[in-house]
Amino acid sequence: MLEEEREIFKRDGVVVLRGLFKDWMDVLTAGVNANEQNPGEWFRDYTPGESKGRFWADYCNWQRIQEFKQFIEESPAAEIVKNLMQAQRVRIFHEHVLVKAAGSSKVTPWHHDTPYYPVDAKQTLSLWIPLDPVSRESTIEFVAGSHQWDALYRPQSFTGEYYQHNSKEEILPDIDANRDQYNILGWALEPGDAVAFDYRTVHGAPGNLSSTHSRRAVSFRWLGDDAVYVDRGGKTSPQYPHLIGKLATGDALPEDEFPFVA
Ligand SMILES: O=C(O)CCC(=O)C(=O)O
Repeated sequence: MLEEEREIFKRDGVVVLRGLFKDWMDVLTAGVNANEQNPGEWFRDYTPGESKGRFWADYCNWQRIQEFKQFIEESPAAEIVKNLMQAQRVRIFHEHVLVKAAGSSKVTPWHHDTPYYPVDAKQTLSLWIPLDPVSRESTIEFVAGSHQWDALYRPQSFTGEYYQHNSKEEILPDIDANRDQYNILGWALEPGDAVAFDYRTVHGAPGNLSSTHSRRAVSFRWLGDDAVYVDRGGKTSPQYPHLIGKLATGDALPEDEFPFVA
């Protein structure tokens, strides 16, 4: 099962999975509603003061939002991820909710995730799961094969400022100005579908061009056998202030916070 998807994931750093999470849409929808009603410490509104086209995000709430916990522990996601990454074991890193209301013009800039995170591993995978139909024009996009580029690109917040890292990260090439030079992949998606991608794969998303419905998505982020803590020399996203000074680059991740689930 999933042999073809596994090969595509390895080759392109991203693969679309059709219909595997249909039975989990009600649970995830309840989770996103609970998250919106009860935001966490890291909740961000990227469009403050705008009455239309809101874009909000939150993350690292799965231990307190029962529906997200249930998805992580009971859905087929962890086994699917294990299969795609060809890992012996799979652990949860965190979940990330990203909601663009109808007509939101807020673009998610091109980036890749590894340099945002205070962790690294050979086996990394985010499952981006939309809760609404997403057209090709409004969907998340990926640069195929970019997981194999030998570079770390400087993190940039979704509002555009670069992080002040001490490392030698480069600025990401201008993908939009040179779209024809890249193999850009993206799919129209239905609730129940997901896109699996490596943390190193360059991705971004346009605004939500739908005038009728939101583009709600949850990215569940997983790690494989060899994950370790990494001091990035500056701010990360998510931030884990309680781990700073306690862990050094190369240390194993605490299992109570990032448990193995498969
Ligand atoms: O949903 C989006 O707009 C972007 C998602 C993203 O960057 C991610 O899941 O890593």
